[in-house]
Amino acid sequence: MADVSSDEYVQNGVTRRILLAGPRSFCAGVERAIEIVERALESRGAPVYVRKQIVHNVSVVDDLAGRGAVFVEELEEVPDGSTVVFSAHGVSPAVREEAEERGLDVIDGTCPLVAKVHAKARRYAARGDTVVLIGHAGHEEVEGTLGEAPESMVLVQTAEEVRELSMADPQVSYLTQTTLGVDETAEVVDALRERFPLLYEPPSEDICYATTNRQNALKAIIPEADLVLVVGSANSSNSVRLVELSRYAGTPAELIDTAEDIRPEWLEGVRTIGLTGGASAPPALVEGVVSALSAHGPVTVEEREIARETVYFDLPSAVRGDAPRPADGLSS
Ligand code: 0O3
Ligand code: SF4
Repeated sequence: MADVSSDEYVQNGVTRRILLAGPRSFCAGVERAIEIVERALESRGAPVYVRKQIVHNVSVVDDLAGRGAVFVEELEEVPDGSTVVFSAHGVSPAVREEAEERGLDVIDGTCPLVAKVHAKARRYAARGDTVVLIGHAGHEEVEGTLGEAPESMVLVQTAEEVRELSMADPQVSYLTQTTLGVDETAEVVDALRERFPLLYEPPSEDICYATTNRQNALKAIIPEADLVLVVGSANSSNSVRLVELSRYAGTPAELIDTAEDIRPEWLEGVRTIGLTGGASAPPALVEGVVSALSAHGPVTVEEREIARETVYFDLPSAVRGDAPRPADGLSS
């Protein structure tokens, strides 16, 4: 953390309060994806190639790179005969086919909840729907999902874009990226309902439990916070949504990769700091922020837990080994 010795609270010995949002940090899909790379390194030995960042976090990627993972943008950078892990955000069928044609040893790190959205995209497109995907252009998850049925899918990012849709197809369904802002997505869905009165509504939400919980947990502490710090990387959609949520509610918020990024001027006049971490942010980095703040003046730390997460995703058989594990699939 940068020098905060000029901070008035530090000088006057005023106790600051850190309010920890719970749940925060790693979700089940991220833990699974990281463990897949770790186990692949153990069982296959380095190098293990990973297509794209396994999750959108600089520290996670640097740590795995230091242990022999080689992160590449595209499969053409993966040598023949190598092991390649697909990131948690998923891949399009075209990428899967390319890997199969090349005979690469593929281990799929796609979060099962992202895979579920892919399955819905295939199902809806196969029955003849025009499938509207709500998501961010260029995001890897969106690229992968759109790749399931490119002829039948259309991407929208805002309610405005929904109103501009020109198709007259009465058979329209929608899907979403898993890491969107819950409230802003509801507005886009409302616009879709208005534009397409016969809109098919999926039976369950695509914004996942972890995204929803982290947003709700932050909402619970925002009213008491003078500043919100979100641990996460700049390309992490779900982490950026947490910053936006706080700013939208009127509380200043900053995205930080580590405690080193905290600027002393942010803390001026700040008595209560709300602290959380995106789904790809290691819990240790959040603890590092607490330690850094504690090292520069008296603090109290309170946790507000709005939900307890017990979701666990089994590992793919390629890296499962013989150790006894919970039953396949989702358990909670
Ligand atoms: O999708 P997002 O940019 O938020 O991805 P992160 O930061 O890696 O977090 C994990 C979420 C994910 C793998 C897709 O749902
Ligand atoms: Fe899976 Fe949700 Fe985590 Fe994404 S944020 S990896 S969908 S559990």
